Amino acid sequence: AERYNARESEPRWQRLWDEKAIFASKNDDPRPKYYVLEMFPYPSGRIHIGHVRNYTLGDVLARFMRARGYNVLHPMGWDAFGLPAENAAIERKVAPKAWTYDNIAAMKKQLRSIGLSLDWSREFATCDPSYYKHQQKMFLDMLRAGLAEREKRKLNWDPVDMTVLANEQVIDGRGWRSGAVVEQREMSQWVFKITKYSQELLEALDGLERWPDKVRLMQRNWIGRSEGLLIRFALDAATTPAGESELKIFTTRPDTLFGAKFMAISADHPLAVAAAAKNPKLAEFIADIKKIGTAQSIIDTAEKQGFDTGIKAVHPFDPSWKLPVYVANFVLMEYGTGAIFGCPAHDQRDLDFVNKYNLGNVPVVCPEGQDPKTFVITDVAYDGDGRMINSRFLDGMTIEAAKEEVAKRLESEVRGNAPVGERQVNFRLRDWGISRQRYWGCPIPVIHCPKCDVVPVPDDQLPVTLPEDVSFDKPGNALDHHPTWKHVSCPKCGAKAVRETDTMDTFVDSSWYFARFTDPWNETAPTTPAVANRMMPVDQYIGGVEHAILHLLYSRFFTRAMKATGHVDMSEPFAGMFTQGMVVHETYQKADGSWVTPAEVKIEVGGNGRRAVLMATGEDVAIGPIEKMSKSKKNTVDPDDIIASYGADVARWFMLSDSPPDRDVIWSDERVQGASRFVQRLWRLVNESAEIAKTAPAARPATFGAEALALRKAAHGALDKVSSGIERLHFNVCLAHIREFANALSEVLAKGDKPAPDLAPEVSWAVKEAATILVQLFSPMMPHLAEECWVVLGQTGLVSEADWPQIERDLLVEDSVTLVVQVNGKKRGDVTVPRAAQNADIEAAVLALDAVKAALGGKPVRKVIVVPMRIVNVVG
Ligand code: ANZ
Ligand code: ZN
Repeated sequence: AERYNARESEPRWQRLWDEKAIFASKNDDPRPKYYVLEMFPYPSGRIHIGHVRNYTLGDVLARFMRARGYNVLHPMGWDAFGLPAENAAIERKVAPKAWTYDNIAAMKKQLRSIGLSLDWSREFATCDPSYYKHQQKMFLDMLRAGLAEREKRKLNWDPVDMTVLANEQVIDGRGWRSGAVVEQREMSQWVFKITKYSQELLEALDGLERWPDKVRLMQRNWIGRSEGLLIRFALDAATTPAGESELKIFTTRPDTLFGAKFMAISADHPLAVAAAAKNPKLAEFIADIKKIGTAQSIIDTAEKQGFDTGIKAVHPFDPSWKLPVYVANFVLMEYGTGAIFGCPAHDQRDLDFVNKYNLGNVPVVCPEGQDPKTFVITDVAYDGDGRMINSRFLDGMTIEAAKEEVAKRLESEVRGNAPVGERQVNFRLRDWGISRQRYWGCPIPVIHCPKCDVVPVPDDQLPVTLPEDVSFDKPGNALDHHPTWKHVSCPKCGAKAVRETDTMDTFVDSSWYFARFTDPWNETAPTTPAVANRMMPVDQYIGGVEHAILHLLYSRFFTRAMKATGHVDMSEPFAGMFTQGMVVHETYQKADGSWVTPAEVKIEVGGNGRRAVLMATGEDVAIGPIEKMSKSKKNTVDPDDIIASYGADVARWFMLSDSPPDRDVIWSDERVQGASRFVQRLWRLVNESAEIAKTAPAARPATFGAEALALRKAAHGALDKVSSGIERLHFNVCLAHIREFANALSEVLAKGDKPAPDLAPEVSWAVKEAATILVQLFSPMMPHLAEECWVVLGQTGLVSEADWPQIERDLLVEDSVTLVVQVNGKKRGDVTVPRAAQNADIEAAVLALDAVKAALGGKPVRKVIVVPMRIVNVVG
């Protein structure tokens, strides 16, 4: 046969699949459903190789489940709102909408060239008004259900870009883009009440058995449940500003109370504000530390700083024990009560702090096996287990017992009508702020009326669409600058009013798209509940680990909110979750430090290893470390180039073969060429098999000889292993089995005389069966090649529509067994015999073993005991 020509074949099959719409799933399909979803892409303009991997993984599963008789839902859409469209508008003067839809068109073409079994009939972009209309409706539903609220929050405000910045966008107190000093502004914004579900979102993680443990752990940590104690410390009146008399703190370590050395409060704490009013130095300090921003990462790494307010707090167990109250930069107002007591011996931050301000430390927990008298803490806090020391009535207790004792005592102690201590569960999770001062997002459908305050846009006036005649000449929110868009009359009283000009965080858009895919045609509601309830949850969701926290948590919350407002009736959107690894590549750097792309270099392999040469000039370039593909280091490969030179099947096969899907895969041209050679090999193998198949009897032979049986066993063995491997997404293992099986088939063919095969009829029949199974086995991975091979084998219809082959289980039974061989009860080796072997044959085989002869040392055999299928013991 001629060489397989992917360039000619692939588009042809893609067109045919399309014309026949074979991947469109129908909502009234009576078969069991299977919903495969890969995280939908942001339409940046081009797909990158990571997308190819992501979608190939999902595609293998989707094609496999389809062949297994499921009604597979495998849709695709576009996560289309977001800042890059506005940046393009500013930099290139193209409208965000045009930019976005152009990108979608380009990327869709690229996605098609990969040969994915997608149901394009369900495609939408989140920037389509027909999508965000329903999102606005759900916002209003959530508002009515108390799940959306307006809240005043301190936010990072960039005065040059005129926008709120996320904590991560504040670098050294300056805006990441503008470089302007960021201000803390109290602003009203919309929040989703995700914290109403903190406990539930945490507990339900236990039931998500088909999620990676690491993702569940990340979610647990993000939700951050901690059990602790609220303690009201009395303040020493003589040192305290008028109007203040106590300081409430939250601690998870009440057991360490006798190791307390200081109190610390947040710069935003009311007590700090009151103290600063009378102390200009303190006010200056507070202004200073606020500049570094409030991101956790900044706070964790910034040097601990404090300012002694002069205020003293009274220890709850000893009225004569006074603790200094500091304003400190590592205490956050948003967590607990914004105040702590510091126990330096057992908390690293506290220890760093006291070491800086010379406040000393007293250890109160002593590790098992340590002498309390000699146990001292200098630079490293001890946060492990142990027994209480230096702690009066707590001495000798375990940490747990001491926590309980402190809680009990303080709960029952009353000061001014309230208990001094109160047990509390705290969550790190905050409500989800969704307001963004951005044009290219889903408008928040409310109107601000001077008389009626916040008025929801009536349902029948949805969607609130984005105006298209916007200008980006001024910094800030183009919606806000638009001359007419925001000016409306109040739906309630008719007075002059203004629209909300904030748009929703784009994470909202991606928090329910999976539900919309179940019925994207519904014009009147976000979902058709009967359909959504049947098609959801997503059986297998696949995406990058970078979305393991926020996107998945928001989606889990939003699904609950949709349940509460009647749009679906399940709580968990994703029954199975898989996080794929990245595609990584070597980096190449010229002597002047500039990076060059892999396409520009040639790798030479010689005696001294690998060398990279810049093709244009012949100069040497340094081979750098293997890293995530990135534009800055130029170590990217373009999927278009790969598909143009090797075909999509090769790219798919390579992505699947080289490492387990959850690990990084190193892109390597050499290995891609290997995959390309394998494609040609399969093509030849199937063509040769087809020649033999022509001579095969039509009816299944009654008996098979050893050779045919061996081939049939290899075929059904591979079928079994690949089937269960795909179910578990162990694709690289599946590919290894396919290769092995292809080898077995080649060996049989090599025995026939070419060109006229002279194989026995039952062998020809087995070859035909084997080749058919082989093609089906690789069809989920290399669907184009498989379709072409299907034709060659004379099969009718498309392999993409064929049922998965039936496994003949009796061919899987091993026909030999391995028994342990003992001499006088001691293991000396093993022996493999036919499963049907008689005891006499087994005895003979065992006594012939060199190891047995040696162990007997010439002594006569007294008895041989055979434990069927397990052990043979020779007694000498
Ligand atoms: C005393 C103590 C002693 C603490 C000790 C820890 C170790 P998680 O587990 O994250 O809930 N803390 C409380 N509120 C804080 C705030 N607003 N900003 C910064 N830190 C705060 O952490 C709870 C612990 O973090 C609390 O327990 C408190 O310090 C600190 F050996 O209290 B601990
Ligand atoms: Zn009004």
